[in-house]
Amino acid sequence: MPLSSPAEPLQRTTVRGACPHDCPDTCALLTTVDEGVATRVQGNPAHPHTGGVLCTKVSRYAERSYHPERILAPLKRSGPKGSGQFVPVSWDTALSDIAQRLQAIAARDPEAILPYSYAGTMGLVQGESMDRRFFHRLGASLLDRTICASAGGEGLNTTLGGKVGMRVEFFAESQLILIWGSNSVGSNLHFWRAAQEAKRRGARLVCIDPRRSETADKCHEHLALRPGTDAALALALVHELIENDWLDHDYIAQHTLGWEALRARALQWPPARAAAVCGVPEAQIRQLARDYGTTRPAAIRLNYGMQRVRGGGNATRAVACLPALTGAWRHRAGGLLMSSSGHFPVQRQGLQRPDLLPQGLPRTVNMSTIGDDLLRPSAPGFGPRVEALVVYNSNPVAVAPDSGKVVQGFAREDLFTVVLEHFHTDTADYADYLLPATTQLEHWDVHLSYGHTDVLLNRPAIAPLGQARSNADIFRDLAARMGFSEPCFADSDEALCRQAFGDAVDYALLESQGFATLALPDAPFAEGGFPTPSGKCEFYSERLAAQGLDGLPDHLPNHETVGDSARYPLAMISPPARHFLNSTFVNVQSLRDIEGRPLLEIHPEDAAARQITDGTPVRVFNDRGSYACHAQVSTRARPGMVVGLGIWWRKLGLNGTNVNEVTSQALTDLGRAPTFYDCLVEVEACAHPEAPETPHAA
Ligand SMILES: Nc1nc2c(c(=O)[nH]1)N[C@H]1C(S)=C(S)[C@@H](COP(=O)(O)OP(=O)(O)OC[C@H]3O[C@@H](n4cnc5c(=O)[nH]c(N)nc54)[C@H](O)[C@@H]3O)O[C@H]1N2
Ligand SMILES: Nc1nc2c(c(=O)[nH]1)N[C@H]1C(S)=C(S)[C@@H](COP(=O)(O)OP(=O)(O)OC[C@H]3O[C@@H](n4cnc5c(=O)[nH]c(N)nc54)[C@H](O)[C@@H]3O)O[C@H]1N2
Ligand code: SF4
Ligand SMILES: [Mo]
Repeated sequence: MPLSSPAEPLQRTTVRGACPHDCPDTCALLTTVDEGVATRVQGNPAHPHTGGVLCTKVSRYAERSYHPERILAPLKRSGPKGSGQFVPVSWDTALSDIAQRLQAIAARDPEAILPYSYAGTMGLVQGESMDRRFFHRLGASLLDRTICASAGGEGLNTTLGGKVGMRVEFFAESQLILIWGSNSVGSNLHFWRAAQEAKRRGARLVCIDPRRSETADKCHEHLALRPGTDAALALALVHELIENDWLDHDYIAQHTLGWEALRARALQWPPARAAAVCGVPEAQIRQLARDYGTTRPAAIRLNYGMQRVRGGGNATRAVACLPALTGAWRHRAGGLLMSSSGHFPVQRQGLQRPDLLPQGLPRTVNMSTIGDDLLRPSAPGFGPRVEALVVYNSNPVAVAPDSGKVVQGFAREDLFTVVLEHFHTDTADYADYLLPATTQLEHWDVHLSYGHTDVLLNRPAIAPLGQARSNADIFRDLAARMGFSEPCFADSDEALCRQAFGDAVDYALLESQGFATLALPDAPFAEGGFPTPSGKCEFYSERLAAQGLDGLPDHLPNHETVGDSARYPLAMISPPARHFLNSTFVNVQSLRDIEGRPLLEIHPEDAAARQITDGTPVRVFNDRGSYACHAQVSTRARPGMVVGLGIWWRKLGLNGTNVNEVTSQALTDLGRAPTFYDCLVEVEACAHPEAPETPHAA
């Protein structure tokens, strides 16, 4: 039935955009807008990587944007800290009060102000432009954005020279794909399509993951190693490549550095040794080495799931050595991809204006230790106590490790907290001011990708809902109220889109088709040319050695290792649930219905030993805290390992806790990143899941 009579034609438009989420796929969106209302969000079929297909989550983007619980007016706290009680105020009241409070603190010490943001939107404009200019000019503390990828990022920087690698489309032509530390079916859907294409063409797929993930189910083989043992496996593979001479001697001689040293290191890792460390059969390691050493072209899809442990940086380095040893890089369907973001010519100086920083850089605070850092008093070596926190594009109360501490920090009565959000998240509940932010349907942005090599432009499809304003707009207004008069504080969101890549990307093409592909060779390192200091793949790193670190990659055991001295017997990992994106979408009913309730996967043997049956409410605990959820007795978990699927909103969980109640603030070997999957726990059936949580260790 037509929705309108011919006399009043329906005002229907289709607007090109980009998925803003922290996902390697960065899909191109087409939003259908009827009479100013977004009625449908689809994948753009003209964008090859998207191929017209979105994941289930973002197909529901309209449901998320028009969610009845969207924050649509500025709110001021009216109840006790953390109560989530607010009253609406005008933008003018909110922003002038915030400007005044920040100015008063800055007059004493601007470093007492801390921005806290991550990749709630990956957009360069709403994520790292006007906000950065504002905090730089203010002289606020800098934030070390480590929560996701910096261990692996440092590993790649060390060995390959940057976040660079294979072009994802060519995985479709590979004959062997190692899917390493990635549940691609859930978290990298469009890569998975390429892998399936390869499978149809006869490729063998191997999944390397402690959990029998949805991806492992669909691969030819699953190597279920213990969490945090990937470097041992990689070194044993190198051992076998050497022993069987499955090496490309010419590639090694021309395009690598430190071969003799790596050779000596790897010879200490016969498969039997690695098998004992990894908890897998020796024969499986030998067979994997044979497959990798003798199949051309062979590709590795490495993902961040394997670097959230103490040795995550070294493990990434070890794996990143493999394709240079076999010369896999020579072929466009060979090599490795962890992140492609380093290929993009982002004009960060212009966008973020670090030149506005005061003389003598402000101190840097690590976002991964926000729990401890909010509780720290002023101290030499740390600097001033954090007095004000401005949170946007992130939900730290739910996603940061050791959340008992994080909650304590956010609950500080003397902390002035501003949160820019779409929803009343766990973090928003602790705000003094809660400001309504626009969603991707309502603002401009421009995007790179960490899984492919196209730039995407996002045009607003609809007007901002209620009084929502874009992040950039909020910081622009705050800058004006604080008297920042540099011309860069007047740039519009659209102007920022143009500045993000300057002349390095064809903006007219972005405007006309919504995306532009970077001009890159098909096989970026076929002739070497790595962006390292030496131009070679650096097995040995002079730079790390100069810092007193190991010049070669090695296996570093987890901080928390099961053994005689361990107080808790089960290794817990907490990878994402498929229908959530970190903690985003947990409040979208249709997606929450698919996930059901917070779950802990536990192997039948471990469950039986604890009188836990499928569906039993359980308490997962260690010295840091206690998390209540329901047991799912399943061989998806290895014996000795449990899987706490993430990341639920605390307030939507069983007793107001989530899995980060038990994770730790210990950091990785490289990159100062969190060690979410390096975590020992005990599990017990609990009759009263609603019982008050155990007190936290001080
Ligand atoms: N649906 C969905 N998609 C997402 C996300 C999401 O939350 N939901 N998150 C996004 C984000 S923020 C990121 S960073 C990316 C990448 O996100 P990743 O964190 O890489 O996510 P996964 O692909 O789930 O990969 C994690 C996999 O690593 C496994 N793993 C855990 N420990 C180890 C280990 O020690 N060694 C090995 N080999 N494997 C291990 C887990 O069992 C899991 O299957 O995905 C993005 N995509
Ligand atoms: N235990 C455990 N913890 C983990 C992980 C794990 O695997 N296990 N994964 C870690 C990883 S990989 C990551 S990346 C982090 C992710 O942690 P976060 O970066 O905090 O990601 P989200 O939980 O998705 O929260 C993003 C928030 O940004 C908001 N947002 C989105 N767009 C906008 C916008 O335009 N403006 C404003 N103002 N807000 C916006 C969303 O509403 C959402 O609440 O979590 C980490 N935490
Ligand atoms: S697959 Fe990733 S990029 Fe694509 S729509 Fe889903 S979350 Fe967005
Ligand atoms: Mo992430």
